[in-house]
Amino acid sequence: MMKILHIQTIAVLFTGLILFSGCKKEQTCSENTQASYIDTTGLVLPDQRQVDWQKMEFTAFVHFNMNTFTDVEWGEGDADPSQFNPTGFDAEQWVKAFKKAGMKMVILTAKHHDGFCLWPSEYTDYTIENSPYKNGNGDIVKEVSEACRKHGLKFGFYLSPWDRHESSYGTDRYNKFYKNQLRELLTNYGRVHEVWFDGAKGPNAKDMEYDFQGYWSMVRNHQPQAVIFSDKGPDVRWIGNEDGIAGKTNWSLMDTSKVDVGNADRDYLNSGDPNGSRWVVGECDVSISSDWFYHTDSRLKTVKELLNIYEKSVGRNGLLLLNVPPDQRGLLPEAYVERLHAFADTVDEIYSKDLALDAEVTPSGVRTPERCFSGSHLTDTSFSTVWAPEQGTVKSSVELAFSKPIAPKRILIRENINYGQRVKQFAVDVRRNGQWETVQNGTTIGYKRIMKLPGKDIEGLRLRIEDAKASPVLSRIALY
Ligand code: IPT
Repeated sequence: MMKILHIQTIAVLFTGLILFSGCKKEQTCSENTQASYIDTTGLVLPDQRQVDWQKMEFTAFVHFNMNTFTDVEWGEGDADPSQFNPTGFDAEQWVKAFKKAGMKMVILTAKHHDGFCLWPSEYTDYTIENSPYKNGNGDIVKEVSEACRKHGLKFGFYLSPWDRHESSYGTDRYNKFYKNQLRELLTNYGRVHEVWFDGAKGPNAKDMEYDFQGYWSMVRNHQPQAVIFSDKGPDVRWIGNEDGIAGKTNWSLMDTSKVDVGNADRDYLNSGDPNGSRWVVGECDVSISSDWFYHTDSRLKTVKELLNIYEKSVGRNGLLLLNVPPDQRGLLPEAYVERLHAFADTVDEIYSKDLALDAEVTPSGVRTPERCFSGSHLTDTSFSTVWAPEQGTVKSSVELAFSKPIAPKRILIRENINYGQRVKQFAVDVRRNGQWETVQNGTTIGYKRIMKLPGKDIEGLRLRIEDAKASPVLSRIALY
């Protein structure tokens, strides 16, 4: 009797399981199926390496080199190597502090404009090999890249094209010299995830025609997953200022033929180009202090200033590259680390509790099949699931209703950029005491857009897409 009951129970459970998983299947939509219903004709799409890169959001820049010891921002290339002597250098102290702040990569100034190399390059004597650091046996590029690997951060390097020490600078021989150095860095230090080609050059610098095409193809050959930064990409572009602030309008598109590295139209870089023919994401570089290198009299930015930068870089479809410079010991100063962590904690605190998760989501329309494009995907926290209105529809809206009033101070909106950047104009309305009121208007969204809200009790919120390059494909609406 007992046995029969058991068998029956098992049978019932089993049938239930099959029905349940069958039901589950109905609800899900594979990325391939999703993609088959989304038309990307005529749109520029990102490479996977660019999407992966942008998802890091927050990365560390480290300006540490001869200038740290000579107390200048731009060295002239004549400082004696004996001056480079960090007595307490510890790459792990840097990397652990960055990791704790949620930063995903470290970019090190392997060589700045003065030409001094933090690794023992075979092609010049102006290196760490002739410094007192570890009696000339040190290699800071190696130590930093290894610390990154050990703690799970990505590694990238900055190799200044402008070199005020190297005598071949200004002749074509310099291109060969530069490529030799580049090859050393690309082949001796494991995986590299970003290479930074700074366009900076002093007004009295010698004329020099850099072979950027040659440099970039060398990066592609040796480190195909690495993104390449310069004023015009090819993968990521300068945002046009060193304040870490992207344009209110920020397209990840540009026409690279309009940009001359080092002499770019900064407004163009700041906002990108809706008609650009290439996908080149904006990178927002800024220092935690008033300078790139450490100086005792630098001013440290406040948490409020840093939060503002975060919301205008990551929150405007950019990536934040925040510089935190080590001091003459070769350590990140304690006060800098404290400030960095206070800032990171503030961001975590604000953005950890999404008030929209339980909202009832009602879109103006939903593309078929609904399981792939339901409005509820906007609040499921996944990057890949999307809401899209009916095929071909641009003007559309989504309404969120809350079971009890909430008072959000910020809205976060996201497009699924795998399908390109589409939205050109949108508005945010809130409902208070039954009345709708527009509280924000915007142009671009992209990977992530953050905007301020009044922070007063509301019963509902509506996002209206007013114009787009193609029918919108959104992945998230969050409220904080
Ligand atoms: C500026 C360069 O001109 C630009 O090409 C880019 O590399 C940028 O730096 C990175 O921050 S120079 C700076 C003194 C504005």
